Amino acid sequence: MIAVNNKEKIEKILELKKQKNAAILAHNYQIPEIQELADYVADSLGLAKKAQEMESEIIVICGADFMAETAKALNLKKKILIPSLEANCPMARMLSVSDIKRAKQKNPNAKVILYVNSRIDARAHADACCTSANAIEIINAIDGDEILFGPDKNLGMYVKKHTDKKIIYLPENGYCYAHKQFTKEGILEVKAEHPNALILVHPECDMNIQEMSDYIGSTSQMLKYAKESNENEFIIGTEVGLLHQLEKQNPEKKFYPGCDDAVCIQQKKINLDNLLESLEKEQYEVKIDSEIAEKAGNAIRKMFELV
Ligand code: CIZ
Repeated sequence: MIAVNNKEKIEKILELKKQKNAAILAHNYQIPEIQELADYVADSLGLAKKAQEMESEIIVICGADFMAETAKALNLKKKILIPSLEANCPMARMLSVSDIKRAKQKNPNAKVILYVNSRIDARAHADACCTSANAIEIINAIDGDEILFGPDKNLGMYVKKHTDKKIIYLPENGYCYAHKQFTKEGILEVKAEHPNALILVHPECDMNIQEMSDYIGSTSQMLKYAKESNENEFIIGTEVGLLHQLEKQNPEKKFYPGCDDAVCIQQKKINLDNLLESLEKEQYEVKIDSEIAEKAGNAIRKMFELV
């Protein structure tokens, strides 16, 4: 049931969206109200592709700041908005341009592959970007046997199991704090309550969590897996926001969070109020220095070329 004041906000948002020829793209970790209102809900790869295809003059990205920056780097002529400046990614801030330059000096032949969840100025120094949905393919496809990879070490270690290439982690121990919440004991407790449930986890989870799972994948891959599976119950090892799409797309199946605390606080900063304000005031517009936008855009486009 939609609360009355929410109903009014939603109506205003939809009206403004139409008036301004705007589109709303939301990440799988957004709160349900935002996911329900969006024109498109996906992982960061899906959002990046969609932003390129859309004709809308304004695109509001309800997701983390790096996703809005990706949309801007790929769509320099469009107005890209993010409703909250607090929707940033702490993991992205674990890797700086100087870290990359230092690592390149030590490993001059290595290719730099950065998870899109990194700062836009860092991505301007990458040979290619990747997401959790395509990291294995990108690393195997890029020309070069030594890879500087960052900032998520768990994703890097997951890829390492599927490649013969040498992976050097950048920084040494980058991580997503929401995915760090999962513990083996916690998941086993949920499993004890639901013994038939399959365990699906994200590659940003620690290796001991990956090792106890039935399936490892990005959010888009988990959605596909759950839909196609003959099983009916799943324990979910990623940010809790994904539960909304899983339940919506599979009303007959049951999904249990592997940990209730796996919450990306920053993504949850986006709500109906600041989305409405964002459309009203056309704030906060994503601006990127043109040289950085061009170089980071090349690394993102390279990802599309490679897979
Ligand atoms: O790439 C993304 O969108 C993130 C942050 C997670 C995922 O697996 O979709």
